[in-house]
Amino acid sequence: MNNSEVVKVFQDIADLLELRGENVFKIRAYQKAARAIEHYPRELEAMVEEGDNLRSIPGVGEAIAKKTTELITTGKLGYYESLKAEFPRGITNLLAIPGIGPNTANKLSSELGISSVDELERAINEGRVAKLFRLGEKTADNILHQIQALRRKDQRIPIGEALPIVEEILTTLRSIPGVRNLTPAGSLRRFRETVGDIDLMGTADNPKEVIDAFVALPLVRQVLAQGSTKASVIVSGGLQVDLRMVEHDSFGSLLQYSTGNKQHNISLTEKWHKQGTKLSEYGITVIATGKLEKFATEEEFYHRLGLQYIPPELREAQGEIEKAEQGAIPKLVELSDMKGDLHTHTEWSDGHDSIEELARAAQDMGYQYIAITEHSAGRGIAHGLDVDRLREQVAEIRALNERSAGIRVLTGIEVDIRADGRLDLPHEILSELDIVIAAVHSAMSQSEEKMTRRIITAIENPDVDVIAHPTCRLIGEREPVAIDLEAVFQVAAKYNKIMEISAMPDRLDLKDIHAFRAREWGVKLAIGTDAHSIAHLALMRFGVGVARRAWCEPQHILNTLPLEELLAVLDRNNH
Ligand code: DGT
Ligand code: CA
Ligand code: CA
Repeated sequence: MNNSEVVKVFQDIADLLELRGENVFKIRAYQKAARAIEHYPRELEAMVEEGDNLRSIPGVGEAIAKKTTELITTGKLGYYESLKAEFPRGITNLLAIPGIGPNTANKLSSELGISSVDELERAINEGRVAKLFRLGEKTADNILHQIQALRRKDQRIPIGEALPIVEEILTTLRSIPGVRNLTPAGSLRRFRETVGDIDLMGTADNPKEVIDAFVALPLVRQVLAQGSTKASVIVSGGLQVDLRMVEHDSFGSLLQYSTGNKQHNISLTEKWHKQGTKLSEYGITVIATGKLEKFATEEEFYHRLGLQYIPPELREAQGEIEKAEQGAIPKLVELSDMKGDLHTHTEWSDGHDSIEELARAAQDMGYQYIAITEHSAGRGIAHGLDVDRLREQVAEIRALNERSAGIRVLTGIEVDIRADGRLDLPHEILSELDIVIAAVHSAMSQSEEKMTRRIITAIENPDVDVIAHPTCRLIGEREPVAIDLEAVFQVAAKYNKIMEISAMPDRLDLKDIHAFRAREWGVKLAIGTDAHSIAHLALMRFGVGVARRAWCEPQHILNTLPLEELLAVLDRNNH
């Protein structure tokens, strides 16, 4: 049973308890546990097998730990089964739609026999739902809108697609005179790998002007709602974008309220409620006096609560509030810490530009080094390099380094890991290179056991420095391979080998929670763009986003090292 199946059960339990009219704290405990598990970096099944205490997960208490263990070991939860039996079949599907509360759900279920979202949609279109309610058409229409919004949200958009669209919107709107703040909030600001919708927050001398310009943007396909301080639109590509404008002096409060994931916000609210304050999008209200304190910046907001500032990428309810209380928030790696790119392709294999063009572009970015890592020829990839061509390339790179200063071009390869874990190229040539990246590109349907063994064999190979995109996933296109990453990280830590975070937005592999675990194992990480052209070098920021979500500091990332120190690390690996 995987984590998302466990999450579903606890969400259902919370809904059913609500339906039963149970105590709100009891309901919240299940909601909180569901969200904590949703974002937890380890598979609970593995934790149970290894006898680890589930209570180490923030938000999971004694009772829920016990239920989780029952669920995972037996595949069933007695409590859940008996709770479900009290209610009509499929009622939790209806409760998942925003705006449908217990009464409505009961009515839809008992009077129309509806047990799924699809059935509900059909009933609305056939006019059966309108007849059921006093408000008729309007209620039915609202529900239909919520269903559509939910479906849109289910089709999450990769951050690599969303961010450029958002930046285009921001550039246009920021040029309006009187605009003082305009910032993305929500999952985009937290740098999640996919986003459900975009939340923009701003302040301006004349907010209405900004709203009007927003809904009139050329990429807007549909205006869902428009008022004087907020609007919602659908842009080309189907992405929903919400914009909200507030007064300058409460911008920090609003931005804070709209950034953290829901559980981060709820945890803060609950904690400070106990201390006699109420948190809202408008600021902090002292309950005893009713006085509202506003915050122009998020820093002031967190400091008022006695907390260190928490970077958006950490606001995922993974223990960041406790760390902020202790003043122990890490100083996360930043784009400006990156000293070079360790994974690139040129026209020598399937890339677009020449070595020198790529090197100059990297130098212009302020990098100290760039590694050229073409594909190997063995697996028949178009223009992969065999031993002879690789030797030829190494000679060219050495000549380039001799005649031009300013940036060091490192010789390298992205060598294919064959199905049995052996590499595509022999030791003689690999040992001559500055950096050897090994990666899987074929036979991806192997069993977990085989794939794990395959990657570990590559890690144990003394010629290998880095393992790239170990799960081979392509976001929205190809599922990750079956692999035991815990076992992989353990071996990588033992041999001081490096695991790559691919910055390519459709890969982001290692992903956030895996990079988080690798770091906890003490595995050093590298961020590589896998650039196939000069333009791709700029994708580094997506990899840095993943590293930040993994709580990485510069010291955890190999290519924050200056050239000499980097070479020392790579040398140690190779000899
Ligand atoms: P998404 O859009 O699914 O990728 O994820 P988010 O995190 O952007 O979520 P969204 O768009 O539903 O909400 C935007 C922000 O609003 C989110 O960062 C946190 C906040 N938020 C959402 N629901 C609640 C809530 O029930 N209570 C509180 N305090 N904040 C919430
Ligand atoms: Ca959002
Ligand atoms: Ca939203």
